[in-house]
Amino acid sequence: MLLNLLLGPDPALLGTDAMSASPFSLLPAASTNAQELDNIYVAVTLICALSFVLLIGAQVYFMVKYKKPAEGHRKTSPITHSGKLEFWWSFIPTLILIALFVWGETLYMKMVTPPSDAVNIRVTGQKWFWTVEYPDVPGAILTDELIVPKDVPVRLTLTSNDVIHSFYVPVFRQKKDAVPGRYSNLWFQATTVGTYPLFCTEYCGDQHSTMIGKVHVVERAEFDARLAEAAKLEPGEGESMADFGARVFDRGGCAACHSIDGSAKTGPTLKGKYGAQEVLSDGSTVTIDDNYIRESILEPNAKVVQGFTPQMPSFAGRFDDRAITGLIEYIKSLK
Ligand code: HEC
Ligand SMILES: [Cu+2]
Repeated sequence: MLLNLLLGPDPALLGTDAMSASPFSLLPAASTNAQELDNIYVAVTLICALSFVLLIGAQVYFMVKYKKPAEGHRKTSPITHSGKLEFWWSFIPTLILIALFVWGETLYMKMVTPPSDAVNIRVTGQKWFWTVEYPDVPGAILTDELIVPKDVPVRLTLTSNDVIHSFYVPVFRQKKDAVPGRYSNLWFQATTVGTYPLFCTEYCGDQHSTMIGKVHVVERAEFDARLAEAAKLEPGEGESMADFGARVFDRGGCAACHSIDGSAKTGPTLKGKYGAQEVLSDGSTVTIDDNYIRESILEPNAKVVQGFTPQMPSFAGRFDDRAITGLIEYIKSLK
């Protein structure tokens, strides 16, 4: 039980590889900088451990050696201080601290200076999901999924649509705030193929803890293939419109706010909605038909459902007519 707590969230819940095999080992390091950062961390820990043993060891040794005798008392030593000793016990730690500073500062500068040939990716935080866009591949937009190539530097530009979120990938040892109205940068070069958790680490509302995504580190060729696949949002050969719509639903991150099982999340459930009557915030009612769904997707705030706040982002420009038709067919199929 305690062990599980130390190991962090159950990877089965995150849908990723286990973060660590043992509570006593560091998390896997999957980027070049992560490995270097761990080296500093281990070095500082060892220096602290050594200093602790030397200091406390000497203290205990002298406590026992010069224990006050049961009877009578010893004379205090006439020695006042040793300039030589004091110099060295100040000078050596100073050198160690300067060395640690230079080591840390060098790595820090490296970590905040993206190489000019890095792949650009835009990441936007929003209650309560991450939107990932690849500006070099038009149309490639993902939700809660960051696909990055292995052994290639990647530069993220982070921002937020609402409140402050914080982008955190433990295996890259990288954390950066996503602030509304501002851009912040972060870069890394992944070294190990795998699927890793991505967290929001800034409390951003009551469903903050569900703001979990995945980072897929893949080979360069697979990276290109998956982005090309993400960019073309078209019905496949022999795929029904409803199945295509289910894929669009997944890609658009609709599930972050809409359940298909009848339970309300940030938005109303979409189960059994098609053809039903909806009560709007102004008390009027509307029938949920193709036009209403289309409007809900392109202009979500035109009609707001009673009991909900207008938090849905517009998908105008992101989904073409075919994708919207797919969504309508999919919602129609949710009986
Ligand atoms: C950030 C959360 C969020 C996301 C993401 C989101 N929605 Fe919504 N959606 C809402 C909220 C909140 C409402 C209710 C308020 C309103 O009508 O604007 C809503 C309303 C709707 C409605 C009207 C439902 C009804 O019962 O009348 C439809 C249809 C809809 N969304 C479809 C979608 C689709 C399709 C997607 C993905 C492409 C999506 N939404 C993504 C939050 C979201
Ligand atoms: Cu958040």
